[in-house]
Parts: sequence; structure tokens; C-alpha cells
Amino acid sequence: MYTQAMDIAAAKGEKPGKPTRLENPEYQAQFDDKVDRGDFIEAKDWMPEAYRRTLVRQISQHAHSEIVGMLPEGNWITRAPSLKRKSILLAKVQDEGGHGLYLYAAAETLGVSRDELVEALHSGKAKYSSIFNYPTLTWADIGVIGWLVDGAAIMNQIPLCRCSYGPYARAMLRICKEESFHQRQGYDLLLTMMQGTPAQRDMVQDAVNRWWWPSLMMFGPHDAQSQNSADSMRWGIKRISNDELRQKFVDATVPQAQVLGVGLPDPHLKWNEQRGHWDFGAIDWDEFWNVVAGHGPCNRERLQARVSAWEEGAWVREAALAHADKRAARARAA
Ligand code: BYC
Repeated sequence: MYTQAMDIAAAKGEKPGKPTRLENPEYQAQFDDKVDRGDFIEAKDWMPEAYRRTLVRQISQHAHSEIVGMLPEGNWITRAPSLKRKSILLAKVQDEGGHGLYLYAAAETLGVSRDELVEALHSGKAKYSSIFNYPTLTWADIGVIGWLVDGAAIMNQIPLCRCSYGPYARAMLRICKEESFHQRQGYDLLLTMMQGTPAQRDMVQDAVNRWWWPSLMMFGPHDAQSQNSADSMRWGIKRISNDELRQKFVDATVPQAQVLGVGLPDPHLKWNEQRGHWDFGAIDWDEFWNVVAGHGPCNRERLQARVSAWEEGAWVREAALAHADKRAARARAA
């Protein structure tokens, strides 16, 4: 496993365990130069402790979001209306599992273990995206998640491909390619439903009404309330602010809604010629913080599902470890 504290000390000929990361003006200046030049920081490079902690927080929350994000859609795999739609949904949900794994691996390069990360999720200490605490009530929700939720995710994640931490940036390249397929399959599903019966069109409109505002909340609080943004921007982790990304998402999505023929549930949505952007109404931040605090419609159910999966999978982990021990013993005896 990667433990950068040991690697850095060894690489610099210092005693392992010495907290070289904590304060060192010379290393700090080299780090700042690298970030300013737009070079990647790699796992074995010196980095300020606060940078490392922010990355562990963000990457692990991102990983948890992917894994928890499998649940609302997984709920519909058995009820997909055709073989084609079932295989697409199955592939998409598997992709989300893969994204979670790349991201856990990227977080592990920062000296935390997978077990610590999983424990933080299961104990409720670590956050995951607010969006996955809403229920998927109809088949149209699957299309709307692809269109709006994956659409918002792409908007937020493309800039992360240029994030200053190499392992995170490289994981994001592949994730973004797959997210783009996810967004298209959702939009395609909705286009098909909108050419169907009035009941199908109503189902799509109802799903859009329920998912629109939570999708806008995915970008996080307004910039003025975003406690982590200043540091993350300075360190090149974030490249575009929460509010700017939210605006880009609204601007990209309104014309797509027009093509689909659905309304967006915001009476204040209006093209602003002067700004060259769509104006939109106020987000219900009480709802957002309530969901983030664990009191959304499905928070309890989602965490329970993850904890049960972990407990029910204990035998697989034990069997894999026993097998590894046997192989190691055989190799020693040979
Ligand atoms: N939900 O200072 P801020 C997917 C928290 S998965 C919950 O602006 P930051 C998909 C935030 O953590 C997509 N919490 O934070 C999967 C912070 O609290 P802490 C997931 C939120 O980090 C399956 C506090 O509020 N994407 O695409 O600078 C199926 C103040 O916020 C949320 C990512 O994880 C939220 N929405 O900016 C389909 C992308 N927003 O941690 C699709 C990577 C904020 O200080 N993450 N908070 O206790 C990011 O880009 C950034 O972390 C955020 C927040 C923009 C989300």
C-alpha cells in the first residue's frame, strides 16, 4: 500500500516517521512553484498537510458518492422495460462501481487505508453527494438522473481532469468519458419517452420537477458560503467555482429541455441578454443542508444498504485473505 509519509522520508534520506510534510519552507516553495506552473503533484512529492487532508476529504467523498450513487439506479435494473435498457443500465451502474474503486485507489495514494475510508462512510462521518438521498420513484427518474445528475457531474468533473493532484486528475479522465455516455443514455431514454403516450410524457415531467433543484444543489453552497473553496482554488484542486459551474450547467441544460419538450420547475428562469446567461430562482438551502446533515428522504436507507453490503461481504474478504495466506505459505515452503 502507498504510505507517502514513509516514502518521502526515505527518498530524502531522512528518518522514517519524521513529519517532513508538516512545515518546511524550502519544500513549500517547491510545491507552490509546481502548482503555479500547472505541474502535477504526485503521491511521493512533498505536500502541505492541509492539501493532503483536503484531497483525502474530497476524493473519498467523491468515491463514496459513486458507490452510494449505484443504489437509486440499481433499484431499477430488474424493472427496466426492455433488454436493451436493462443492459445499458446495468453497464452504467457497474461503471459507477468502477469509478468508486479508481477514486478509493487515488485516495489511498495519500496514505489512508480503504478500511478507514469505508469506516468513515459507514459511521456517518464522511459526506457523499446530497443528490443520492432522493428516491427513484418511476422509470423516468432513470432518464432524468442520466440527463441532469450525470450532466451536473460532468460539468463539475471536467475541470477536475486538470486538478493539481496527478492520481486524481488521471482517474477523472476515464471517469468523465464514461459519464458522458451516462448523460447521453439518460437523454436518449427521455427522448424516447417524450415520443410516447401522454402518461409517459407526464412521467418525465414529474421526474424533472423532482430532480431539477437537487441537481443544482450538487454544485455545493454559494461561493460566499463555500468554506473550502479559497484553499482548493489556491492549490489548483478546484479550477472553477461552485456558482460558476452551476451557471454553466443551467445555461447548457435549458436548451436541452427545450428540445425534449419539458418544462423546468422555476418561474424565475429567464434569459438575461445583458449577462449572456440564464437567470434562475433561489435554491432552498435549508433543504440542502438538511439533506447534507443526514435528514433527507433516503439518507438512512442508503447508509443502511452500504453497511449491510459490507457485513454480508465479510466472508468474501475473509476467504480472499485466507487464500492469500495459503499462497504465501506455499511460496515460503517452496
Ligand atoms: N452534497 O466548501 P464547499 C456522480 C459539502 S457522483 C453533500 O463548497 P468543496 C454519480 C462539502 O463537502 C458525483 N455535501 O466544499 C454517481 C463541504 O463539507 P466538508 C459526486 C456537499 O469540497 C453515481 C461543505 O458542503 N461528485 O457523479 O470545496 C450515479 C461546504 O462545501 C455538497 C463529486 O464528489 C453536496 N452536493 O466543494 C450518477 C465531485 N456540496 O467536506 C452520478 C468532487 C458541498 O467541508 N467534489 N458539500 O465537511 C467536488 O467537486 C467538491 O467537493 C464539491 C464541494 C463541489 C462537491
